[in-house]
Amino acid sequence: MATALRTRSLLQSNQRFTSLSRASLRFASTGSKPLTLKERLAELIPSQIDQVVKQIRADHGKKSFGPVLVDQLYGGMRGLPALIWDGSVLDAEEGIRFRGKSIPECQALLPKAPGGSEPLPEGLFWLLLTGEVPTQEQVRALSRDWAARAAIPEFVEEILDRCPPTLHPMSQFSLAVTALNHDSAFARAYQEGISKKEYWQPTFDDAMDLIAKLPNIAGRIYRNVFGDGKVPAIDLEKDYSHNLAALLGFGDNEAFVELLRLYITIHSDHEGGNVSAHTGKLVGSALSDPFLSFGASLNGLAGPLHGLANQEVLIWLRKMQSKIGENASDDAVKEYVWSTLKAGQVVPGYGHAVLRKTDPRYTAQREFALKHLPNDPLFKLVGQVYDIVPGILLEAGKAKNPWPNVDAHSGVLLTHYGLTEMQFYTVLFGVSRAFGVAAQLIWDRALGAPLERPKSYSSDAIQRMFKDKH
Ligand code: FAM
Repeated sequence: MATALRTRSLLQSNQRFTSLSRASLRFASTGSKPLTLKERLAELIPSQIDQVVKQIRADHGKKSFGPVLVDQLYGGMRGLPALIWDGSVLDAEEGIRFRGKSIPECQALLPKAPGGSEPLPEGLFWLLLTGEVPTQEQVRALSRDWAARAAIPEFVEEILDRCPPTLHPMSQFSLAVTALNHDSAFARAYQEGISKKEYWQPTFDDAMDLIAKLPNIAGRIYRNVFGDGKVPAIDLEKDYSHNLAALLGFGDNEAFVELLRLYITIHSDHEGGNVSAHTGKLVGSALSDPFLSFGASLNGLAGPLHGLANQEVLIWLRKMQSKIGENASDDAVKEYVWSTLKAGQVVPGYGHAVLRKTDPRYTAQREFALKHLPNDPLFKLVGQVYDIVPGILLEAGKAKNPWPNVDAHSGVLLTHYGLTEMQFYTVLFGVSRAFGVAAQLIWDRALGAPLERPKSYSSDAIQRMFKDKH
């Protein structure tokens, strides 16, 4: 308890420092021409280093942040305080907040497309990086910038075109992203002897290129594996989600475009400790460029306990339907859920390493479905499963969190609009997760985050350490 209180007060003082330094800097940006994202960051970085990071380390650097339990060494480091990331924080009860803003607040505050009601992911990226809500004009500039950077090198197109369609889309995605390192501004600048103080600048350029090029990569994978291999051109006047939808063949469907805007926003970041975010940070700490770092993130996201769960949910629901039929009774659904558990498998889309309530990302998607597809039969099954699974997981008594996570809902929305190829779903999660990983990499290089190197112990050392101590 004392540790939790100490942690909370430290976090609050951190927030105070952060907002103070922001307030003092806002004056610098009141010129007539709105600042670009890079210009605004250049303003924010020095005070974040001097007034926040250096200050916290000077004031509290030698204080304990809580005990480390032996269980945590063996238990996947659950709850171990070990990382700093200001972009988003996950509360077990309340869910994710991006720079202090909940999902409904982001939906209300972030700029929308003309005629749209979902937040533009461009705005979310700005928020993640600066802690500020951008103007419509700044978001438009970001859409244009990304569209202008969207082309991928011909050799990356060839890599994708030569992949067998049987190679999982996530493996293709990771290959293509890793290959983008060929043109990394950071890798080049490092070879040319760039000063540490300047690391963030080419990292920013790479991060922008990375995000910008993902629609072309995702679109090419989708068209190669599931279509005729022909990828349309990016529209320089459209927003990011519209272009992604168009490259997948859904650009004319405004509801699908809106779904993608919401989807990318809510999947972008989930604090620093999840597998994809932490992998990106870890690999980046070796000064691997953003393409290499995010390629590694994607390989983690491709695991069934992480991002691949969105594919697994749809496969599981479809199998259930084929076994017990559509419009099945609650009893039949219950029996199917129990058969999954008895076979020693997890119920995909349920449970979470941190959350202890229904994931607000699930709720946001459910609200979208209630608005746009209330009578979809698969949505009804998802709702029926929501009524049944938590009770069963509680009764089974193992899962610490019986509630649904983000992946329990995303597939049904994509399927509704005709994107039925579930092996592709995690690629869309990956496109979204780039926003959070990229933002984190920029700040890590700006703050001079060091090489990550935690200590591992042998079981023998643990036994010796506690011998005769009970
Ligand atoms: N179905 C069946 N068993 C489950 C379960 C589920 N949905 N969730 C947890 N458990 C089991 C878990 O396998 C473990 O069993 P063992 O003791 O035999 O190893 C036990 O309950 C305790 O696990 P926990 O402490 O509650 O969860 P963890 O923190 O270890 O793991 C998850 C968290 C997400 C990996 C786990 O809940 C799970 O496997 N869920 C299904 C897969 C899934 O939906 N993953 C996506 C998570 C999502 F948010 C994301 O990252 N995209």
